[in-house]
Amino acid sequence: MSNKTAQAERLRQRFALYDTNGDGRIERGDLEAEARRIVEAFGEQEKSPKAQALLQAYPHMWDYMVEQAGLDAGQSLTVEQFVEIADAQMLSQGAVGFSTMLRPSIRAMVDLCDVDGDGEVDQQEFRKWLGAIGSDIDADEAFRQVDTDGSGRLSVDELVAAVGKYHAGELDAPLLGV
Ligand SMILES: [Ca+2]
Ligand SMILES: [Ca+2]
Ligand SMILES: [Ca+2]
Repeated sequence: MSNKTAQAERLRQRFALYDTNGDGRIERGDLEAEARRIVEAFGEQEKSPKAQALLQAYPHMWDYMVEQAGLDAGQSLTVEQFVEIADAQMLSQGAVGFSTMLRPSIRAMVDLCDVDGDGEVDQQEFRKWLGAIGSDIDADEAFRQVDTDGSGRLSVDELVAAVGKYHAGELDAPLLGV
């Protein structure tokens, strides 16, 4: 599979997960529902600050994407539109714009699974993360790939970089919905 095809395929997979109301289109409400599902999977109360951070960060990714694409926030997208917009943004915005968009969601996810409160994600906490997003990938292998400095803990920077690598087809572990 070419890099480009791999990227599109990944986006389609994520799209299928994102379309929480199953109407074949993705809209802001789908991201809100996905964030609620993750918060619930972590066993977190919806009103807690940690839960609220994720509940706000997820739809924010949507707002950022549609705004960059010059669309209205109330609009829903087809798979093709979603893939096209995400691709275009990764290409035109490069790593910086993409990271800026992802960081609040990554930060919120780190806080939700950070049991020992050191601001980073250890191997056990990472399993919690993958469980909450419903991923069945090899957690230990993915952990090694994301932990680029080999410190035994995943920093926010390493996790943000990992999502970028996932889209570039350099990493097999989906960590977020986009
Ligand atoms: Ca939908
Ligand atoms: Ca930790
Ligand atoms: Ca590390």
